[in-house]
Amino acid sequence: MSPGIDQKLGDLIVDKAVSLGASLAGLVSGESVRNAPSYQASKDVYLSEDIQSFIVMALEHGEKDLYLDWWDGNLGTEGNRQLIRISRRLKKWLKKTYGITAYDSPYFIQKGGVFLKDAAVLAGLGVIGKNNLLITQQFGPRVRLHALCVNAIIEQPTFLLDFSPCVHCHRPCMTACPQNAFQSGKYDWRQCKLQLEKDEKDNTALKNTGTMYYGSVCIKYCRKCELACPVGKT
Ligand code: B12
Repeated sequence: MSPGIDQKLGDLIVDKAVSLGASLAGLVSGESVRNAPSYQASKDVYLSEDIQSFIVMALEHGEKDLYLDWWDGNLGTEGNRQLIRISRRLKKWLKKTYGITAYDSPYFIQKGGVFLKDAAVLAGLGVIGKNNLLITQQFGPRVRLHALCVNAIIEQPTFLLDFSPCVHCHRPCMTACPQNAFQSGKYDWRQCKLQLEKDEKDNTALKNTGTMYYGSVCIKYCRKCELACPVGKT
């Protein structure tokens, strides 16, 4: 039988993830995620019943560290590499200390990945904002997410944050979009994708040295709806 994760162990896992470099972390059961809006709305994607729980991690991608989100070819982004490194250490620690097996959830849904925003909301990391992104209290939407699948049942119930950041906001996220993706009042991913495709065409070679990958590609995908959000700005 799989081991269980009680509240105390859940808190220890969150603390460990943060000590390894995650900005925020939380846990959620596979069942809660399967019942969340994105799986309920998707006809052709399923989340394996074998996945009992997720550890969801967020890494701050603030305005001072824009390079974290620059796409440098097959090697992805520096922010994602940092999340993978944190995950690798957390997996080792879980196995060694508690005998719990964890593995990375793929990024793309079609490859078996989880809807990360749903998982993050249910893990208590934030709420879905009018810009269609996960909004955290600490960093606004300026985070990137990664999840570990865990073969252990979480005993603590799912909780949702009592946080409504968009209610009294004049919504600069909506006017910031260069493609008017919020014209109807709701996010239109087709319009958004037009901008991301434009960004791909405009990619510049990354000439920086130092901590970044010295590659031939550097795509700076649009983040205007995130960067315009006032939540979490000091
Ligand atoms: C496919 C994809 C895209 C597509 C399409 C997105 C879409 N909405 O359809 C494109 C390429 C256009 C895109 C654009 C962007 N993306 Co994108 N994308 C993804 C990916 C791979 C899957 C998302 C998906 O298919 N969602 C399904 C669609 C139908 O749902 P949705 O629009 O997200 O809306 C659902 C939720 O809002 C949810 N929901 C609503 N209310 C509630 C309430 C509760 C309680 C719950 C539980 C859920 C919930 O239900 C909705 C319907 O299913 C994820 C990574 C992942 N594995 O999750 C990243 C991801 C969502 N993207 C991300 C980002 C940052 C972006 C961009 C800013 C581009 C960029 N610079 O990276 C833009 C932002 C656009 C925007 N304002 O939403 C981040 C979001 C971080 C955050 N703070 O939320 C993610 C998580 C990747 C990451 N590295 O962390 N993306």
